[in-house]
Amino acid sequence: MTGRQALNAPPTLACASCLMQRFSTGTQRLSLNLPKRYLGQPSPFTHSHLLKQGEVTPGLTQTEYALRRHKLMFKIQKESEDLGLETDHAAIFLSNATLYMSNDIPFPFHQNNDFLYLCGFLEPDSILLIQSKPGHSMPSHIATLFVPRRDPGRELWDGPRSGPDGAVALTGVDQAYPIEEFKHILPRLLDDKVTLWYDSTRPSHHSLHSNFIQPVLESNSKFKNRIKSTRLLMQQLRLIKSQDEIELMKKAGRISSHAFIETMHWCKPPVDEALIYAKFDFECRARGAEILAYPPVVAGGNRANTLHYVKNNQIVKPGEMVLLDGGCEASCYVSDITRTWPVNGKFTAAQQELYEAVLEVQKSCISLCIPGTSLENLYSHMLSELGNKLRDLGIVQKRCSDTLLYRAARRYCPHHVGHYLGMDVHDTPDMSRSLPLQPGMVITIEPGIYIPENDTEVPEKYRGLGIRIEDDIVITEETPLILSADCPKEVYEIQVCLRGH
Ligand SMILES: [Mn+2]
Repeated sequence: MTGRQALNAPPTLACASCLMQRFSTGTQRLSLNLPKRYLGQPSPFTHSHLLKQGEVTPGLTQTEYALRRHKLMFKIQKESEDLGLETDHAAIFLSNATLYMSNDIPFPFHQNNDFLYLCGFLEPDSILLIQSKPGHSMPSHIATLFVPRRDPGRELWDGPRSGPDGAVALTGVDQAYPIEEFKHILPRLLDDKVTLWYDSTRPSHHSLHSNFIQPVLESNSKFKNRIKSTRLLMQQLRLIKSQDEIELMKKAGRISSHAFIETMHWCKPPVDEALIYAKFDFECRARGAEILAYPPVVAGGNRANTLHYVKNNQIVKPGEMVLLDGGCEASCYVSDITRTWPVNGKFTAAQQELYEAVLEVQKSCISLCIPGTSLENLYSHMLSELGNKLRDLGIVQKRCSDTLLYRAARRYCPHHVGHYLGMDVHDTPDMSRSLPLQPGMVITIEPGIYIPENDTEVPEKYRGLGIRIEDDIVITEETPLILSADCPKEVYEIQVCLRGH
C-alpha cells in the first residue's frame, strides 16, 4: 500500500458504521461458538450474571473493541501519511506480567490498560499484533493474539486458560496462536519492511520484550529507524470516551458514591483510619467493584495536610474531620472521589467556614466544565477563587495584591485542579492540560485548602484543618455530567448522612 492509496481510504465514520454492520452479525456467530468451558476470564457462557452475549468485558462488545483497533489503524494511517511513510504497518502491544511480592506470592494481577483497551483479553503473558492488510488500504487490518497455550499441569494450579481458540471466540480478534509462535513473527515482519508501532521505551512486560523483541531490534540497527511509538496515539484515543465507556464510568462513580454514603453513615469517633479504609473497600466490592483504583487516603485531623498520606493507621478523634480520597475500579474503569467530614456528625463553625469556601470554589469550577475550556484554565480559575476565599476568611491580608493572593492560593492548595480520568486514575498522562475540553472527556475537579497545624500566620481556629472535595465530571455539549453526584457534599447533606436521618 502506498501513501497515495491510503489517501483514498474511506473516512472514519463510514468505516465505523460498516464495521458495526459487519460485526453485529459476526458477534452473534462468535458468541455462539464460545467454548462451553471455563476460560481465563469471565465469558457470557460461564458468567452470564456479569456479561451479555457478544460482550468481551462487562458492558463492552466485540464491536466496540473492533472499532477501537480500527480507530488506532486510522490514526496510524494519518500519521504515516504525515511522515511520508509508504510501508505496511504492524502495531504490537504487550500484556502485563504477573508481579510477585515474594516467592510464589503474586500481587493481584492487573492487565496493561493499552492492551486491554484494544482487545479486552485479561490474561498475562500475551501479545496483540495488529497488521495492515497487504494490498488493502488502511485502516483494514488483521488482529492476532498470542496467548499462553493450554497446559493441564499449570491449569491445575492456576485455573483455566482461554488458549488460542478461547481467545478468538471471546474477543473476536481474527486469529490467535500460542505465545511461543510470536518469535517467528517479528523477524518476518521486519524483513517485509513494515513500520513497527511499538512503545519500546516503556515495555509493559519485561521478559516478553527482552525475549522476543529487543534481540530482533538489536540484531539490525536499521530496524530502529522503523519503530514509531504508540504512546501518544493510544492516549489520544483513550482521552475521548465512547458512550459505552461513559456508562461504565457512571457505574464506577455510582458504586464509589454509595460506598462513601455507607462509610460516612457508619463512621463514629474515635475511629481507626484503617477501619474506615476497610469499610470503604468492603462497600465498593460488595457493590460489584473488583478492586480499589488506588490506595485510598484516609487522613484524620492534621494528617489531611499530607497530600499523599496512605499510612491510614491513626485514630480519628471526636471533633476532628477525616479526609477520604478513594474510588473503585469496576469493569476496567475507575472513579476518584474525595470527601471531608466531621466524624462527630456536625461541623464546628471554623470547619464549616473552611468547608463551604472549598465547596463554593469546587462548584464554580464544575460550572465552567464545558467544551472549549481546559484543565489549565480551570486551574487558574480555581486559584483566583481560592485566593478570594482566603482573603474573605482572613487567612491572607484584606488589602493584598492579586499576585500575593495567587501565591497564597498556591501555598494553601499545592496541587492542580484535576486530571483526566478513565481506565487509569491519572489517565492519559502525556495529554496536555492545555487541550480544549471536548464532549466525551472525563476529568476530576478537586480543589482543597490545607492549613498545617504549625502555621502561625493563619487564625488559630483554622490550623490543622485540611479539606478537599473531588468529583468526577464528564464533558458534554450541555451541562457537565457529575459521575459522583450521588455522594453527599452540601453541609446539610453530609450532616444528615452522618446522623442517619
Ligand atoms: Mn484525583
